[in-house]
Amino acid sequence: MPANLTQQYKKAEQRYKAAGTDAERLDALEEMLREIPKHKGTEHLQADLKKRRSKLKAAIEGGGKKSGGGGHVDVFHIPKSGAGQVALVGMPNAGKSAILAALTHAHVLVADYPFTTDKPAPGMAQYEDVHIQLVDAPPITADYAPPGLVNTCRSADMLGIVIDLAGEVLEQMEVCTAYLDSHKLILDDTDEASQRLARKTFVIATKADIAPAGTLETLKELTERPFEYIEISSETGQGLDELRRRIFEMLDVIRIYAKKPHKPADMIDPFTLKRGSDVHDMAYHIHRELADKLKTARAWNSPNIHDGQSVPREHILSDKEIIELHFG
Ligand SMILES: Nc1nc2c(ncn2[C@@H]2O[C@H](COP(=O)(O)OP(=O)(O)OP(=O)(O)O)[C@@H](O)[C@H]2O)c(=O)[nH]1
Ligand SMILES: [Mg+2]
Repeated sequence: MPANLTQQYKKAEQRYKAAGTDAERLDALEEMLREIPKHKGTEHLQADLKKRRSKLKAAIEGGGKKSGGGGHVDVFHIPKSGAGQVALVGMPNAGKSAILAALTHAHVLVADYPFTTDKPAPGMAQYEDVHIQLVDAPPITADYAPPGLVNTCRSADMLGIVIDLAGEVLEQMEVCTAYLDSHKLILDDTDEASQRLARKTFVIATKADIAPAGTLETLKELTERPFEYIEISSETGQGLDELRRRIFEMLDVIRIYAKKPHKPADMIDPFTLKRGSDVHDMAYHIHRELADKLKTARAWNSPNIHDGQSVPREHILSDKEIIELHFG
């Protein structure tokens, strides 16, 4: 039975996906539960939403408790949201929180003393119509890293090494790569059978506005790893558009706009799927049980295909395609 989800439900779901905090997520979930059509076809979805609601409630209540040993809530675990998650790694004062403040609406503290940030905090950055989650993190030094940080890094899709170009760049690079290597956190695409799990690591070279000329070139020359470097200033905004764009490209996801028969496509809130996904993966992403019932699909805005042509389940999707799913 089709779920027949309403526009209000979809709006709430959109809010849920774009949420940066558990409280926002819970609020959106409550609305989804209120708006979801109550019939047999949505029973599983309702149960799933309720399960997510109780988890979120537990996380929020647990997180609000004072003592550090507050039980089962791991503040270093940041639930994923949006098209991908990028965790920032760097030494004290490198400018990690300033990047969150410049690219997202997250309320993070930026200050000119070290160890300002004591636990990871997420925020949503936007590239065109795609939401990407950035995670601010406490700093690491040659002698110390918060034990939980390795979990934050391990679950992220990408890691951004933040280097303050106005500071000791080589020392920062050495400390960051030593930390990441010691926990086997640097992966390239060939490290794992599944590319979905491979984490790309790149460098965000920040404070370009006050960096001595030539610093980035020296850093590149003396660093053997083939990292990509993106030079920015959170202060002036230099390089921030490029940073957003490259993060989106490196995440290697595609956007798909879903369309219902005889209705215009939803061009506001695309699904994001790993590049290489096919129509069946899309159906699975929307709802696991729908995937088995998928019969055919039609595609628009596809390379080499007439608009509205029917495509098989195995049709490999490309960025910005519009897809109409037909279920049996
Ligand atoms: N001029 C300039 N200053 C910056 C830039 N980014 C950050 N800063 C300053 O650098 C200092 C540290 O910035 P934060 O973003 O708090 O650094 P952090 O890496 O989060 O520091 P910790 O939380 O201690 O790890 C602040 O005084 C910022 O205003 C930049 O692009 N240009
Ligand atoms: Mg900080």
